[in-house]
Amino acid sequence: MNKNIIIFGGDGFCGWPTALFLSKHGYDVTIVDNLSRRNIDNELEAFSLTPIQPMGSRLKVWEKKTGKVISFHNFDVSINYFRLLKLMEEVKPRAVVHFAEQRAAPYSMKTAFHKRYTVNNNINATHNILCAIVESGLDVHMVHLGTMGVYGYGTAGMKIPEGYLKVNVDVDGANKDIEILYPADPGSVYHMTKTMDALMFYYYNKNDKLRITDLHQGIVWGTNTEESLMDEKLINRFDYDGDYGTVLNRFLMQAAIGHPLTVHGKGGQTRAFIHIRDTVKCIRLAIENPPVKGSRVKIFNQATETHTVKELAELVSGMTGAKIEYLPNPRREAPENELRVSNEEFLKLGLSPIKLGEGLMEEVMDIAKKYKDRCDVSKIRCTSKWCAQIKLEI
Ligand code: NAD
Ligand code: USQ
Repeated sequence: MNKNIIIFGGDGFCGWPTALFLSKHGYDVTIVDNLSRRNIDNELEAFSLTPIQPMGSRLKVWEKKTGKVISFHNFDVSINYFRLLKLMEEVKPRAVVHFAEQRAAPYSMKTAFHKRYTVNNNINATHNILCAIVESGLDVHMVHLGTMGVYGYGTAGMKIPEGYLKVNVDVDGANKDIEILYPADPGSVYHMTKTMDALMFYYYNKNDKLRITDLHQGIVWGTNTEESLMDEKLINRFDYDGDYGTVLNRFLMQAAIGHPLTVHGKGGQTRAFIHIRDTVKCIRLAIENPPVKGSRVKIFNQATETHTVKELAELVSGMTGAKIEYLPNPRREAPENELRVSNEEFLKLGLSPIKLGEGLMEEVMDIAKKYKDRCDVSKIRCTSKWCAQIKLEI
């Protein structure tokens, strides 16, 4: 069985632990990353709370600990098409996992530069990978990290289905049942690129019969996995700043360093969540359960529970005594929403979800306490606004 996997974006928060997990489980992993995320750290002057090591040191330590070799190629997937094609032809992967996109909604809304960068980077990266699979003539399964945010977090009351919606339409007076892609409703330029990715998958699957799995992932929390805990030099990144930090990790980190919890608006926004240790398991399950040739794009909701922002703030405050601060919302988003998500597909494949309150919230706070001297408190508040009219001053 071909065990070769290319991980695009394998230096990032989800990509690095996935590379280690797949390597540990017998896959031959090749990472492609242009280190753009590390350059954005330099641009924002906000660095991972955890001391992530350069790629060369990470890989040496992994080899020393496990005897397993992960290879690394530093290039831009959105630009270097021929390098990408050549690598695809050399590695002949069974699957590629595509994480290589600009993933922060606030960063994508900062300025016209950031909007354009996010669109150019994300759309071209995805399209180049699709083109390279077609041009190589290989039967490569593409696993892509999409987002729950493609759906806009609301429904007519039912659970958000896994990609497709059954609708009943009137055809010349007669009722007909059809299935369509669940309607897209992005809430940021970043989320918009993910809805555009989904259309590209639809097209390349229809036209070129590519085998594609799109994983609509919720907000990932946690930081380390069993593998990244094997040595401090394997540590995963931890984003806490106003652009890249995501809500639950931010609240846990804020509580750990004695900063008030930064709730946007009244905190009525409901979102879906998944722990990083479940992320890596889901990706392995997706690789090992590919769509059959000729079938439509497989779409999974990769999320294990839903919570409102206020619920999370109250939970963390209840555990730690942290003060909650209700701030003007920098985003244009519904002040409250109901969100129910179907995640039957991963449960059927055997995922046993990690839930909040299984000791892992304390683990995140312990990490935050350990590295709190690396935190620049001035970077905590989110200052990227969705439009000029929004006023952030209280
Ligand atoms: P990240 O920014 O930490 O990692 C992305 C990696 O891709 C970085 O190492 C970056 O350098 C690399 N990259 C970006 N553009 C590239 C390009 N053009 N060529 C080569 N490398 C490139 O992000 P993450 O949190 O690991 O997210 C990974 C994927 O998962 C993203 O597509 C994101 O949309 C999706 N996702 C993340 C979350 C989350 O909470 N972190 C939730 C849902 C979905
Ligand atoms: N929020 C706060 N306070 C904070 C930070 C965020 O109230 O300090 C609120 C936001 O206003 C928003 C919610 O929490 O309502 C979620 O924000 P987030 O930054 O945690 O997550 P989001 O911007 O949605 O993006 C993250 C990842 C992205 C992924 C997405 C999955 O950065 O890559 O696609 O989660 S989902 O939310 O399901 O679309």
